[in-house]
Amino acid sequence: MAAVAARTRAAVRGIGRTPPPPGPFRPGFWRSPIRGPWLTSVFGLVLLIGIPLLFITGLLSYASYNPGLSPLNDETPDKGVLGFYLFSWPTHPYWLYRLLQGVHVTLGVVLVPVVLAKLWSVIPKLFEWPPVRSAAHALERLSLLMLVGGVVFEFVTGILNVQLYYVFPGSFYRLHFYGAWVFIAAFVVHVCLRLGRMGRALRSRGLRAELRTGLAGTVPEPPDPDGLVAAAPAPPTMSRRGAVGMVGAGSLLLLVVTAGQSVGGRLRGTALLAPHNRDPLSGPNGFQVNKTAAAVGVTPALVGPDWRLEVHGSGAPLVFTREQLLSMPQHTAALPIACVEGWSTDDQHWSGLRLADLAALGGLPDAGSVLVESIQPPGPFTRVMLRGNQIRDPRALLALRVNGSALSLDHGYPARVIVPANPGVNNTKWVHRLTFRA
Ligand SMILES: Nc1nc2c(c(=O)[nH]1)N[C@H]1C(S)=C(S)[C@@H](COP(=O)(O)O)O[C@H]1N2
Ligand SMILES: [Mo]
Repeated sequence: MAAVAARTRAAVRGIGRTPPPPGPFRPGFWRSPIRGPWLTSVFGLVLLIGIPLLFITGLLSYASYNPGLSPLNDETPDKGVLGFYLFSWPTHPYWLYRLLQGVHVTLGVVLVPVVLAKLWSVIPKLFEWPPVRSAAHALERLSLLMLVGGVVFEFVTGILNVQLYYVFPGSFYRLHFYGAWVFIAAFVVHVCLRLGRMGRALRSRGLRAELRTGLAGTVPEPPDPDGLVAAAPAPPTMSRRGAVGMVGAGSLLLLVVTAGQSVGGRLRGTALLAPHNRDPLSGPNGFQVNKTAAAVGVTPALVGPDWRLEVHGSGAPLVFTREQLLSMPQHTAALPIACVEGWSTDDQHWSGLRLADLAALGGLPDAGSVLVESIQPPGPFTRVMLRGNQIRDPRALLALRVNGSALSLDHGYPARVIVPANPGVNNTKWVHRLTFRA
């Protein structure tokens, strides 16, 4: 053991004595005169607020699936203690999930320029020479690798998913969820190590003064122990004000071309970068569709006159035709569809049967859960478990109609579930069986 350690130390010393190879490892290679602790800290401060917000909205978003209720709802079944915070997802306020997921996705997109700028500002650190000086230094570099790898991984997987590139090996949710925990661990370590330095760097130059300084007044910061400031700076081609402004403008532009998909209404058309940026049809069913019936193999024959709704509860199963369901007392609720991918619709006016009434018909008025099954051929999103509080909310419906007309085939005809504050994916379409459990 001791011999190995001694040999490693000797090898490290050996590398330390060799001059850096040509290229980015040489001190004179990085020449931007505005790179330095102040600029890094400005971007760092934005991320210090933004990243925890992304993390918290992400964790809440996962909780909204009610993964603790049933393995059916659970996209990360091996999470173990990482699910410590899970709780029963509420149905109030009804727009909770719409807001939460809109913030998560929009904020993620808007922070991209800040993340890139932050990485640019510390890039000389990636090329330190010697690469490893000591065990502590190796540990620090490993944590930075987790930090940079983590941030890139989370942003890339998230953006691929909201852009509907489903190229993941396995489930996106698993990758994004576990990635988030690895990243946040490295983030917390990094913040603990650098917070003091960040505060000092921010105090070293006034923001107001910096925003008044143009190109002519732009001089490098004094040399810093981290080696961010260039050893041989080039003449400035951009002021710090310009750099901060460029990143801010980039974020603002991304906000403008993304947010419309979550805000909806007339703003939807401004979401140039979002896949759900125009309303597909006009008329009562003219709002966003996630998967069309054709795309998932729901044929008109499956939902034709032979379609029946089965309600299972305490006694023998009940079976209803759509006409029978329509002849029962109908209730209405104005609720949005809000997808995990960040897009959502304005409130739509659904009408149909209360889940609570169906539970009572099945002999279980106090049902603790209901298994909702679609007639869609087996695949993702065909089954979900909902909780007692979701059944009992008077706005939770098995909807038969929307905005005054029958549901269209793409929106789940003959019947679909719609529950306040429920993630879109749990509002199952083409329902044919409800199984209430005590
Ligand atoms: N049976 C079934 N239900 C489903 C889906 C599906 O693929 N199959 N997609 C879900 C998802 S991910 C969303 S966002 C909503 C979208 O509903 P909409 O297409 O009516 O807007 O339906 C949900 N219900
Ligand atoms: Mo969705």
